[in-house]
Amino acid sequence: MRTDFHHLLIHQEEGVITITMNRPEVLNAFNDTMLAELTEVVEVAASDDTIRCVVLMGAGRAFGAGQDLSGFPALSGDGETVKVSEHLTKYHRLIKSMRAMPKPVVGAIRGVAAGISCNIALACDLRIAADNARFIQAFARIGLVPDGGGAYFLPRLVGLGKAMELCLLADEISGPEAERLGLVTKCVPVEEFPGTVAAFAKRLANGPTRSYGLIKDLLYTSMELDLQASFDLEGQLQDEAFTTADHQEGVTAFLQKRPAKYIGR
Ligand code: LHQ
Repeated sequence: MRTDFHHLLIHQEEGVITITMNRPEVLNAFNDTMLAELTEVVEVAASDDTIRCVVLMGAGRAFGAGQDLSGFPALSGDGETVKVSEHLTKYHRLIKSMRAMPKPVVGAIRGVAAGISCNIALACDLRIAADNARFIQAFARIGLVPDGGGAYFLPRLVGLGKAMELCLLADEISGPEAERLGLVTKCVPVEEFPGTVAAFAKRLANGPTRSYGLIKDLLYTSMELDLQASFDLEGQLQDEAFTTADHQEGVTAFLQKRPAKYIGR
């Protein structure tokens, strides 16, 4: 994994890769370079067996402020014709790679997560928030529709009624409110945030990684399946899980009344 990125900081330790979006002067708003770099790291991490958990966060006081509006020609009025849908396919690639990643992806949200940055946080498998987090479906504030999968993820996480409210009103949701809504796993005081995120990621990195990857596949795919098709998939994936060393270890550890030591295979 290379680490010489323009707008990302990369830290790898004990099975956890922490990716920090690093444009703090614009609250980590996305430009093309940061988006391409993030996609590259996510795709490399997917096939690197030494990485067993991915953490995505922002440098400075924010998670991210969405698309960099100053650098987007369609909005800066310079006359250049830009097909926004074509630009969005670059985000779609990133988000599909996050979902397909065969290991947990944790969004660590401190400060604002607005626009497409908010929806990239929602695309993570799990989220930890600091109590100063501000989730904003900012699109309607500037006359747009939610992109980056917001219309897909948000109703699935909080229900259609709340999702509609968040998108139409585009009001801020605080960290504690996000926890109440089930939008994040946990919200903690900002002073405790780094330690909580590190402990959470370490726990996941020490888990049965193959099983986690299969669980992601089963749950995400089952959202689109009927019951029989989900039964069929669970059988297929359980056949796979059943042959893993971590399943053997889990059962052996249970019978020996000791904590399991998973190797991720
Ligand atoms: C920014 C940004 C930003 C540039 C703060 N860009 N500089 C859209 C269009 C096309 C294609 C693809 O998809 C999308 C998807 C989207 O993401 S649309 C939504 C884009 N994001 C927004 O509309 C949010 C814009 N930002 C804000 O509303 C506020 O900055 C928030 C509520 C995020 C934070 O407010 P504050 O905490 O009061 O911070 P601030 O406004 O003072 O921002 C700090 C600096 O960051 C400031 O620069 P300055 O030079 O004055 O210090 C902002 O201009 C800059 N910044 N967001 N998206």
